[in-house]
Amino acid sequence: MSISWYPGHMHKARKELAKAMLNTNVVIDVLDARIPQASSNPLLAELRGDIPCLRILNKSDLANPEITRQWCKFLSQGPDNLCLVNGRDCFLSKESILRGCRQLIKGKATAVKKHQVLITGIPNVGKSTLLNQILCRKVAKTGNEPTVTKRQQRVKLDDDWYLIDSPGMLWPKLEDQQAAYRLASTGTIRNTAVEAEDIAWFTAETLLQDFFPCLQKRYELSQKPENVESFLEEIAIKNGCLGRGRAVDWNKVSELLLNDFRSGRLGRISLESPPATNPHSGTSE
Ligand SMILES: Nc1nc2c(ncn2[C@@H]2O[C@H](COP(=O)(O)OP(=O)(O)OP(=O)(O)O)[C@@H](O)[C@H]2O)c(=O)[nH]1
Ligand SMILES: [Mg+2]
Repeated sequence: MSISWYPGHMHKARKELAKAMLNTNVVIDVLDARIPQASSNPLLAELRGDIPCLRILNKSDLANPEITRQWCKFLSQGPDNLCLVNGRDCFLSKESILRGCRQLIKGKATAVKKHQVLITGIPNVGKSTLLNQILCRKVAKTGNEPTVTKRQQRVKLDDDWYLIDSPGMLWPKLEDQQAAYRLASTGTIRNTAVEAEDIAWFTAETLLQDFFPCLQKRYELSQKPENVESFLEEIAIKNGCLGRGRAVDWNKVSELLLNDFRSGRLGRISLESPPATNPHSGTSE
């Protein structure tokens, strides 16, 4: 199945983002720490142009800490780039984010006294949660599904800095379908736009290949299953994902695996490593 998800509201969000960029001094691009590459939206990079960019590797509590550290170093290269890490086990403060923004615009000629920061990123990556976190109050709606934020919201950070939260956005053509599957595995693409069974099959294949110890521990597997089908069958039987006549309920077992992966119950798993590191060392218990 070919994955693509660019509904009309994303096209509208794109036009609104282009407008907001005109008065923006720093862009905060929120990436998923488990898939920093697949979650980098080329359309956002195009809209951003040469506006300084602070990248935040979010949901780091779900990713391998060592790989996240390597990504952070990799993404901080260059004078107009800076990368910070955020997650449920390491909350960034408003001060640390503002410090990063000031560092990025240092030395740049600007006539304005008031500065604007724009938060961008793919759907469901945690942009609005980050906004609530740094303001220490709930100003934006959040939820564990893509495209919860429907329109931009501007808030004051301090006397000189304003921040805009924006709706999550993908891009019209997901050329790299492996990356598109990684986006779907982590929960970026709405359920109705993909088949859970298809995404679970891809996820199971990846995890069996590169992260078998995580599966073994979670599902108490005595040995490595021969293939994806026998793996899913085994965990379906163990977890009661069965239908009539005790036949495997493929949809139910697919949801089980995806929920376990997305919530971190399989361990801290990074699906991507930065260039020049070993892609098969992406797990940490
Ligand atoms: N484990 C973990 N979950 C997080 C983190 N940040 C956000 N979440 C969860 O991710 C889900 C999406 O969060 P939102 O803040 O609504 O994401 P968003 O990027 O604003 O999404 P859209 O508005 O749909 O584009 C919610 O269930 C959050 O609780 C994090 O650092 N770690
Ligand atoms: Mg949001």
